[in-house]
Amino acid sequence: MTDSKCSDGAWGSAVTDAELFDRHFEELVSELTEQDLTDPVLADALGRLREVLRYNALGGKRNRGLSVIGSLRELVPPSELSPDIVRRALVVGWCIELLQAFFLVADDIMDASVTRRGQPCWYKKEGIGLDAINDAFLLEGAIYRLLRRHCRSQPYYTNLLELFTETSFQTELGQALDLMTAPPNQVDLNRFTEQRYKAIVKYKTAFYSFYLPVAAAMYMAGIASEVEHSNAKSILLEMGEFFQIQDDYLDCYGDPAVTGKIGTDIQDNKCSWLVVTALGVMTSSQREELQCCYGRSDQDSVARVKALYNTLEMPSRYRQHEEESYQRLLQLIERHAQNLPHSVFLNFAKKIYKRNK
Ligand code: GPP
Ligand code: MG
Ligand code: MG
Ligand code: MG
Repeated sequence: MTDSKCSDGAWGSAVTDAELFDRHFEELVSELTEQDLTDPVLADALGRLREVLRYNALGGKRNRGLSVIGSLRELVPPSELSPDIVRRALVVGWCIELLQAFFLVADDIMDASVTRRGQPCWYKKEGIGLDAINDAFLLEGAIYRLLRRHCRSQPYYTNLLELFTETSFQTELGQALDLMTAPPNQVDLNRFTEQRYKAIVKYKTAFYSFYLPVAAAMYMAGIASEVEHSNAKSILLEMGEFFQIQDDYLDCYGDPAVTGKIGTDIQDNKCSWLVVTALGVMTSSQREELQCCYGRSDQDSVARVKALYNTLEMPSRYRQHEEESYQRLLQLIERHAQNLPHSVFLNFAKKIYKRNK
């Protein structure tokens, strides 16, 4: 069941879910911009939406979007997966990619980022600027148009809607914590506690990146029980925490040619895993040095923070954390997966551990 080759193409060759997923995108763009609202006075706005969708929803790893159909295949026997059900799982997967695009367009403005997925951040493009805020709202709005068009008559529709709105709110609260803990030009290292870190990443990343896709597949498979969802959540939130730790690590140590983005966490005074972990092992004179150079945008200050991270051997501490986290996750899966196939979680884990982008 883990084989992602799944249906026969026109010439009898197997088509992967990733191919099906990618092929479906233009169909959704055309639905949203040509078939949904047809008032001719909206033509320019719908043209803008088309451009926003193509620029911001494509070019990512699409792990979140693909895991809806991936998880559904683990939860439902192949004989029960009709083409209609598969199509709806692809649409819901794209809705998660649109939610991600909505967050990223807005996050890049808030974080003053420069590149995303190997191209300029949308708000950085000539002539876009803060109009990107409205484009982010358009991306969010598109989610609910698609869910309505494709899932309105399904028994899980209300659960799915509540899942998307609840998850969005959780992410926005997480983003609020992230921003409040990183006020520009006010470096206070005492703010960067492990407890605050865990709260930020659980809310800003783990719910939408890990629980949302699997929970959506569970609802689509008719699994709505509180207990099953809470078991899945325990595992997926742990994975999400580790995923954001990787993101923080790659912000400093990743290769922008691979990650597609240039790190800004040091300049932005962020409560990153690197700064929280480094604070736990540094001397008081190193702490003074950090106080002088963290949260500043000049090259020299950034280089001093990175030098301090290297002195404290952050790459090897990270690798150790990665190993421990993976082992803990396997235990959690044993303990909490109960009625759910372990492959739902293991497939996800395989995609994220040891990643470099
Ligand atoms: C990742 O933080 C979290 C998000 C992208 C959620 C944003 C939420 C909003 C409500 C806008 P990050 O800033 O570390 O991500 P990246 O490194 O990709 O910029
Ligand atoms: Mg960011
Ligand atoms: Mg951010
Ligand atoms: Mg980041």
